[in-house]
Amino acid sequence: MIELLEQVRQGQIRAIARLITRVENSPAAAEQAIQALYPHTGQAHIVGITGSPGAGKSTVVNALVQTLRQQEARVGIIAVDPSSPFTGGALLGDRVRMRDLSGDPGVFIRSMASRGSLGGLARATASVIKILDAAGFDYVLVETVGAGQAEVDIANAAQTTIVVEAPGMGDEIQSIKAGILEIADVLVVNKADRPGADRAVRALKMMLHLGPVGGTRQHGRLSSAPSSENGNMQPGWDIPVLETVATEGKGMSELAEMLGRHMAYLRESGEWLKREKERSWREVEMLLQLRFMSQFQASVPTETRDLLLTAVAQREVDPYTAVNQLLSKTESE
Ligand SMILES: Nc1nc2c(ncn2[C@@H]2O[C@H](COP(=O)(O)OP(=O)(O)OP(=O)(O)O)[C@@H](O)[C@H]2O)c(=O)[nH]1
Ligand SMILES: [Mg+2]
Repeated sequence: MIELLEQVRQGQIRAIARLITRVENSPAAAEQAIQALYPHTGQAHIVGITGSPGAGKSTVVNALVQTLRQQEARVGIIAVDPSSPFTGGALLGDRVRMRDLSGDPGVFIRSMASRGSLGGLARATASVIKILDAAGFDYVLVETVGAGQAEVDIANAAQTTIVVEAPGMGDEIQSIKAGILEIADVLVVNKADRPGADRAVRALKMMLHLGPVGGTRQHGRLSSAPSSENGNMQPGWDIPVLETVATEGKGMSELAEMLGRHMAYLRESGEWLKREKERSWREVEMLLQLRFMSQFQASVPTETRDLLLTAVAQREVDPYTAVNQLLSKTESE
């Protein structure tokens, strides 16, 4: 393990892939790896890319990586439960210089399938982000389909969250419903070559202007972080709405520049530390829950649980009393 961790620190792609597999398969390996690597993290810019299915998230990531590579940045990519695979840049038109991402030593791509519990996926993703950070990648891009709490958890691991939308009837309204806008630092209307892009931009800008009153722009609202203060969590940052045509690489240098501006904003405003503290709390909370549940499951026999749940179902025991009984069993171990 120690040698493997050293190779990871040197940015060796094969070692990184091997460590990630070990960490995914074993919570104990994850603990050991993260304990060793954590002091070397905090250097990468963690960027979440989320949005409606099919909006072009993967294509945006592919195109953005090309731009970042031209700036000599090393980029790690994590695709959480992807329905459309990364193409290694093959989608890009001739206008952008072709570069095979998968053969580029400055790029690492990893897909994570959502198997097991949601908490398990969030934990695994958090670990992979740290491994790539410690391996010296300048950017770690995390693509998720913005649908459920797991995606929000994963997006919360990012310092900058890009929400990708595409023109189309009702998309904007839908994304509000899904709570996606609440986590956006940068909004992208992709497929700007399609009709209705301007309208989508206008609609999104209007929603942003409704602001905290309407319940949007509350970064971290879904979190249970101790410091949730007022609604507008980003004073001094106006969420930009950018238009892109990812298939042609259009708008990518603007998007890359916006990432830099957002990071500068986070650093100068003190928001960086604030978010890191919130993120740290969420992570510790998540680990506590996972640890507690596994200890609990290990110490209370399944039959005991079944008996008690039957009693609750039959109204012989109320749920509160059931919890008290279960806890007293755990403690008396
Ligand atoms: N016209 C047009 N099509 C695009 C653009 N960007 C992506 N597409 C197409 O949209 C489709 C979906 O793109 P993806 O990048 O797979 O979208 P996604 O959001 O990652 O999709 P999921 O991961 O399945 O949710 C593909 O056929 C892309 O070629 C664009 O800028 N213009
Ligand atoms: Mg995708």
